[in-house]
Amino acid sequence: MISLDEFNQHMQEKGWFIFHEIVSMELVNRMLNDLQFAYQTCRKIQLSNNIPENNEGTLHHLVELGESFIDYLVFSEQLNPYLQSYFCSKYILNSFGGNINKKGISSYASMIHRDIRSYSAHIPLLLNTLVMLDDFIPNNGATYLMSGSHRTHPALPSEQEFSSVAEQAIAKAGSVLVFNSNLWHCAGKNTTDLPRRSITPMYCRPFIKQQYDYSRALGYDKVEQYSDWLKQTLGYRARVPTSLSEWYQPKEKRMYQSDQG
Ligand SMILES: O=C(O)CCC(=O)C(=O)O
Ligand SMILES: [Fe+2]
Repeated sequence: MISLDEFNQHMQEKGWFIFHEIVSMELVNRMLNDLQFAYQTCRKIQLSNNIPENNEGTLHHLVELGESFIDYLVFSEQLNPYLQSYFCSKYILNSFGGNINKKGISSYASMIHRDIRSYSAHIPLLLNTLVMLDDFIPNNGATYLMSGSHRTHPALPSEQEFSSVAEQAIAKAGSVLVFNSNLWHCAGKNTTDLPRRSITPMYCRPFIKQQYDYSRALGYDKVEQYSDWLKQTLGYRARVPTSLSEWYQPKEKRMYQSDQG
């Protein structure tokens, strides 16, 4: 694995880095299988709630939609030194989506965007990761990233500006792309007949609101089986009380723990 110094240098200069082929194909294949069922669940609700457009191929909050996705989070502890170094602190899962990028369809992910709504300049609040479940090749819609734009472009660049600088994340299935959430990016156009699938766990400082209340959604029944790492990552130590009884607790039982920053 790359040294922390080198990783930090990449993140500083380009704003992104690829860990090549670190996830086993056994886990990749289990995630691909779960992704298919997860998409049916997400798509059904997108349609019944009348938001068919812009969402085709997209999935959200996968931790509830397949064991393999939890297994990925467990695996991803390997990346902890890098993520901790990026945030200079502890962090939690902010969202956990996915994208099935296919020929002929496009979603919000295919438009030039960034996933942090408020530009945070040099303050690391949010970090994108993207796990490649298929090989990412130039013509199957591999992600484009505008290198350096986390430093240089607080506002949306023009298409021309974007495409003159953007680089594609080309790597094999099982690779993990990590990027500063201030970076402008988009999914590429898939012109092949095969899908280009990915999952996108994003992380934030624990004082930032998660996009989904993972700890409450998963509940407390299984929490004893979770490792320290999983409890931290899902946000079990950075919750918001909903009653005075939850608020008035001894230090070790507080909903928001003192080491969360
Ligand atoms: O699928 C991709 O290449 C990019 C996905 C993305 O940017 C997103 O989901 O926000
Ligand atoms: Fe994105």
